[in-house]
Amino acid sequence: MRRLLFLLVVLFLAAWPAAAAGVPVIFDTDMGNDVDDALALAVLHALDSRGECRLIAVTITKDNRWSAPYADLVNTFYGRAHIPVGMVKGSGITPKDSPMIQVPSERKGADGRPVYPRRIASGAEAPDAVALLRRVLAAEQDTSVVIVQVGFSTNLARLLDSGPDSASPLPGRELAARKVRLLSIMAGNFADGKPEYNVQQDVASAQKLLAEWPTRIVASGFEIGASLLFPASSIEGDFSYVTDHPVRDAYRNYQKMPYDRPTWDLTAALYAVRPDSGYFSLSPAGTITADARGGTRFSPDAKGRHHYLTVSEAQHPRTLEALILLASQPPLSR
Ligand SMILES: [Ca+2]
Repeated sequence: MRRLLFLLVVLFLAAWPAAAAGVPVIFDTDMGNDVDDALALAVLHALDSRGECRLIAVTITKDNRWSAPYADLVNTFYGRAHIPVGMVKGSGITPKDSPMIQVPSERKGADGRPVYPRRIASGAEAPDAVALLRRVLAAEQDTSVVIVQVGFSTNLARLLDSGPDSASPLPGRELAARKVRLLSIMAGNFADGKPEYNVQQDVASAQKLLAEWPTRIVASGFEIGASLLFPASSIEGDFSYVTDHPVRDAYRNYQKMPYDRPTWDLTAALYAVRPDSGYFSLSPAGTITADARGGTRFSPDAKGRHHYLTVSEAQHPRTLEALILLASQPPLSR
C-alpha cells in the first residue's frame, strides 16, 4: 500500500509541470484581414496567463508583410516576446495591406521609438510557417497540442505534405497524428452552407485539410461568431488600463468606431482551451466537406472525426461575457 502511494505521488509530480503549464496551443491566423484575429490572440494570452494554455507558436496565412510583425508586437505586449511567429511563404493569398496591423506596427512615440516594441521588422524575416509548425510539434508530448486555425488552411495543408526534416523524421501527416489532440477551426457555415471567407480564399487547402487531417476537427461556423457581437463599448472601456493597447489600436483602425464586430475567431480560441465549459454545444460526429465555391456541408457519420459548434440562446450571455473578459484581461506584468 505504501509503495502504491509512493508510486502515485511520483506519477503526480511527473505529470504536474505539464498540467500546470496548460495545454500547448498553436494559433494559425490570417492576421490583418479582420479584427477578430487580434481579439482571439488576446483571448489566448489571457488563458495563458491563467495557466490554462501555453501559446507555443503563432503562424500566419495572410501573405502580407505586417501580419507577422503585428502578431509579434501583441505577443510582446502580453510579456511573451519569446513566442515564435512563422510566416506563410509565397502563397499570394490576401496580400493587401491593412491599417489594423500596419498602423500599430508603424506607430512611433514622441521619442521616435516604436510604441509597441517587437522583434520582427517584416514578415520576410519570420521563419517559414511549416518548418516552425514541425519544430514546435516535434518538441511537445504526444497527443497534447491543440491547433486553433482561424484563417486559411494553407499552412496546415502544407504541413500534411511536408517531409522529414531536422525537427522530426516523421512526414507531416504522421507528425500531426502523433502530436495533435484537437484542431479547432473557424471555418464554414453550418446554418445555410453558404461560401465562407476562410474556406473561399484557399479552397484547395481547405478541401485537403478536411479530407486528410488525422485528428478530430471542431469547426466554429460563420453563424456562431455572427450571433455573438463584440461590443465597441468594451473596446473603449475595458482596454483603458493602458494608454496604448495594440488590440484596441487594431480595432480602431479596422473600421470607423463605434462598431460591434462578430467574435468568429474568438469562439474557436475559447472552445480550443475550454472545450468542456458549456459555452457551446457540439453537433453529432460527422464529416465536413467543402465545395469548389467555398461552401461547406456536414454529413452525420458515427465514425466521422468532425463536429461543428452550436450555441443556444441560453448559452449566449455567458459565452459572450467570457470572450469580453478574456480579451480585455491585462497582461500579468501590468
Ligand atoms: Ca481570421
